[in-house]
Amino acid sequence: MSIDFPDTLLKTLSAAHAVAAFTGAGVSAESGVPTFRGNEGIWTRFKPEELANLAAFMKNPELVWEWYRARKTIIAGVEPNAAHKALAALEELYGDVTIVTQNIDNLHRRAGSRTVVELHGNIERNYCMTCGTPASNASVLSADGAPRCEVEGCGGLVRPDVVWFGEMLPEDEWDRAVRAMARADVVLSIGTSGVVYPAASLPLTAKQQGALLVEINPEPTPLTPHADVFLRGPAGSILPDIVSVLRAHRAVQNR
Ligand code: BV8
Ligand code: ZN
Repeated sequence: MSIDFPDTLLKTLSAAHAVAAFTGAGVSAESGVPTFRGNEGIWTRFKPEELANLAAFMKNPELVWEWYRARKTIIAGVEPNAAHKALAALEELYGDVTIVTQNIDNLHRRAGSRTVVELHGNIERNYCMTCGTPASNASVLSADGAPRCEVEGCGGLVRPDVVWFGEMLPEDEWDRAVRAMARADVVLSIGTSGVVYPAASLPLTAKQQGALLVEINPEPTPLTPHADVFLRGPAGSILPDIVSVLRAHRAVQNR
């Protein structure tokens, strides 16, 4: 499917030096990872307040761990899709590409993206809440109930290394994201419903700092009215199209 891109998009992309992508669960949908708020979304069966927050975890670590073990298993069984790969391919076309993601599935890195900022952590990492020692995925997947720290004499509760509601985002990741957005000539907001803050404030801030704001989503979102370009459709088709048009454009320029 090749869509006709508005001239502003092509012109700005061809002249751009720095590109930033802001991604949400939708970029992994075509890999088979359920989104949060879609009709097959993981929140349909659970509510964020029930699971993805510290109080819920302390009240019922077994239930929360059941949910994360199920998600870890889904994620371990999927591959990066054409959208992740197209974003990784941008690095051959631009010297400054940053992927700022809300996702915890590690699929951007597995697709080959080298500069990935994980605002909400990474489901493949876990750590002890008492002594901070990392715990392997194998150990938490094989534990029944809530996994405990294996450090001699500790036995503290282990948690997934993700940011829960009510928790601060990792400072250094946040700073890297803010800097990438400030530098970007073009920001691609891809597959996010734009409802979770402070992450959701990033694309708009980038636009206010002069970036061209492009949204890629099959549905309009609260960000759509502010986007300079809204490419309506699945990221797995639109992003490879963008990359092939840019490659063709670059080939003509280099003749
Ligand atoms: C904090 C990790 C402060 C865990 C996640 C009231 C107003 C405003 C804010 C708040 C409020 N009450 C509370 C808050 C703050 C809260 C928040 O924003 N709540 C929202 C829900 C109202 N935020 C926080 O708590 C944050 N921390 O604010 O701390 C603070 C201050 C002082 C002191 C202490 C603390 C922390 C938020 C982080 C929560 N953790 N994830 C885990 O994953 O288990 S959030 C979770 O939602 C994921 O990270 C996910 O990425 C994120 C956002 O969802 P999306 O990625 O957008 O996914 P969604 O399903 O919603 O949408 C998918 C989209 O894809 C759709 O648009 C769909 O159309 C599209 N799509 C589908 N298929 C495709 C596609 N697009 C392209 N191609 C396709 N094929
Ligand atoms: Zn410990």
